[in-house]
Amino acid sequence: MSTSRLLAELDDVGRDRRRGGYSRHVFDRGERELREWFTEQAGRRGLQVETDRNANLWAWWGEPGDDAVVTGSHLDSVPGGGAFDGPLGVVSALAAVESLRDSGFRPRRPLAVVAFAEEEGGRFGVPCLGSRLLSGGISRDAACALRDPDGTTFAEVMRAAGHDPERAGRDDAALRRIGRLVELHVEQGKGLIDLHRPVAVADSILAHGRWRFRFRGEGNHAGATPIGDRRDPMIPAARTVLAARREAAAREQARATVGRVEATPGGTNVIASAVDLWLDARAPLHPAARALVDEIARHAHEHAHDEGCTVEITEESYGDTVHFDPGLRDELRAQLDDAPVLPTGAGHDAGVLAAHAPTAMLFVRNPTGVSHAPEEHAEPDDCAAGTSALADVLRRWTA
Ligand code: HGY
Ligand code: MN
Ligand code: MN
Ligand code: MN
Repeated sequence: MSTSRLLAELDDVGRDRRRGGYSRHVFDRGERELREWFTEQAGRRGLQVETDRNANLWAWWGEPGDDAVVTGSHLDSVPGGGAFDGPLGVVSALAAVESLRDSGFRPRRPLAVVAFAEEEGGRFGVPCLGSRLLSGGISRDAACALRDPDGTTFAEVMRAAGHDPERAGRDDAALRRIGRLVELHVEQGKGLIDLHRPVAVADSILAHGRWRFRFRGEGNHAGATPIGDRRDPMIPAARTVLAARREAAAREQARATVGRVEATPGGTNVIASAVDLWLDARAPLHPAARALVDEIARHAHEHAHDEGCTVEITEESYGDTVHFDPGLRDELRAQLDDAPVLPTGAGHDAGVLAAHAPTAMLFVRNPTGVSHAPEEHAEPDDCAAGTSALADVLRRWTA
């Protein structure tokens, strides 16, 4: 089956349409549907599915074993996201296995297709939660205490989804199984459009993190309270959003985004008592990312003070700059007809696992250049080119 047709089959599975676009979160509403879909599709291709202690899905070609070749991505999405970010990597891996099987190829090394859990951090706020737990990047206790916007803890949700949260955390047996890993992903940018190529090899990932800024002031009446008598936390919050944009714009390749703001209690005729905003900040190198966030935090404290408010800043996640394995990168580039090498501003499970095994990424052209929105796209021919490139890599790595 073609990659784009298999992607179309996945389209409605586990999809929460309330926010438009693709809102799929593992452990949430569609989790069981996604798990069943993946298990069925993997079974049709002769793969045996296991769920590891951190709810990541592993589909094995042959016996599971150490030093395996691993490929895949994630099935969850951001709220209102696109159809390709994550699913294209899982579907392409299944399609690549199908084409290798149909050609009579049999791997001489264990090969696994993986779907990592909660890569977007769309529910619990920590990106790559499944691969971070697996690799020890976040402890079981820290993860189990994470709460979703409704206040439900990760531990409660794991239990409700049939997993034992007490077993979550670093999984050395699973880490030993990752000999090398390649993740295929829709490009989240315009690099391949400008290069007129369907497939690229990844070079590096920006250092990036997420911080919650909680501004506190004095809740009061919107009509009865004169402007001069207010301690309105929305004011320093708004000024901090502007400072974030200004500070990022002043720094080479830096990024600062506030896409989520929550006012408490959230009444139209009520001056908020507190305002939470979440900052997503990124930069090519770790010191620059830290300096960017420190400067934004300095402005936040200044603006809070000016309005007689306070601000409490909590780091929710952070990942240092990732450089993919240069050997694999150059090997893939040579294998794929001198494919271009591109950096990426987006984080990936392959980036988290790069600290534990040689990892690489392939990007497939996205003619819109847009991601984390319904406009995200990849043409069927480019999806086919990505799958064929991936199959070629898997064949060479397991021959
Ligand atoms: O946010 C990211 O960089 C990725 O899409 N999880
Ligand atoms: Mn994403
Ligand atoms: Mn992704
Ligand atoms: Mn400044």
